[in-house]
Amino acid sequence: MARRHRIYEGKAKILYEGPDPGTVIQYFKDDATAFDAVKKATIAGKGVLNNRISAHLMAYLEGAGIPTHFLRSINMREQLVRRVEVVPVEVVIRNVAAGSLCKRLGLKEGTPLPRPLLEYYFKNDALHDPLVGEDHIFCFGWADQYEMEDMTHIAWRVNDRLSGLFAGSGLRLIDMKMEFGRIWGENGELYIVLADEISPDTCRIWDAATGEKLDKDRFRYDLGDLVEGYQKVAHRLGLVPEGGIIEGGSINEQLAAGLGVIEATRVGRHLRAVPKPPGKPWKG
Ligand code: AIR
Ligand code: ASP
Repeated sequence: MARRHRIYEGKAKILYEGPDPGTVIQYFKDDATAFDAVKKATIAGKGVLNNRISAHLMAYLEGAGIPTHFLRSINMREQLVRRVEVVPVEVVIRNVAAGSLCKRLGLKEGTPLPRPLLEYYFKNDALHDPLVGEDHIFCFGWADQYEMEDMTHIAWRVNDRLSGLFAGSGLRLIDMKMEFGRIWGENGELYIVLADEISPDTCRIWDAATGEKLDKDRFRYDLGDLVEGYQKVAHRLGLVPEGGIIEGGSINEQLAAGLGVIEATRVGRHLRAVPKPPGKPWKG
């Protein structure tokens, strides 16, 4: 393979320079981390499953007119995405109480929320991604009012769409984390797109009938084999055969390689420029 320039290595992914300007290759590693990488493991097949699931969900959202960074899958571990400047704000939407919300407010896990709840976190590992309010975001300039409007609007739509898609597949979307990126157009106009990944690493997903946890909480709290949960999600979404593509800790390469290429068909047609804020210097 030709030498590629590595742009960045994170906990679960590596980013390489893409074939065209403005593109990046996202490589999904088999590494799992939790609690800010205090807990770590390498789990065969996790990268393949997350690449597959995320490509499917991003393409699905694109199809619904929601702007994402996703362009197409390349192979079982890689996908081509647009190059973005990451907004250092994570948006979490919760439908059911779980995780840090239960800890913070003393709620019982599994309690349906009166309505979906949207939260912001400052994306900063050293600070353990603290919960912040909108005014922190404006005060410290992590994003402006127009960007936040776009991010929030997209986040609600994503939660709506994915809750529906999952419900139709016997799955329950408990909560999810979204990241966003900035893209500058030819005339210096700014677009906000959904970025990073959407997978059982970034969502809590329960079996709708049994309540079985099928997401990264399996790894965080030693609830069972992680890949087994991820395979169930992929199977329910119609992406892999019933038995999955990982057997006894190793990938069935032939099955995995045979999975079709996922492509975003509507990419680029529906980006919406964020208007230039009055009196603010424009970045182009
Ligand atoms: N999340 C937040 N930071 C990293 C991730 N993956 C996701 C979790 C969960 C949701 O955001 O996977 O789906 C809320 O997490 P928490 O820990 O705040 O309850
Ligand atoms: N992704 C974060 C970490 O690696 C937090 C988590 O998912 O628990 O620590």
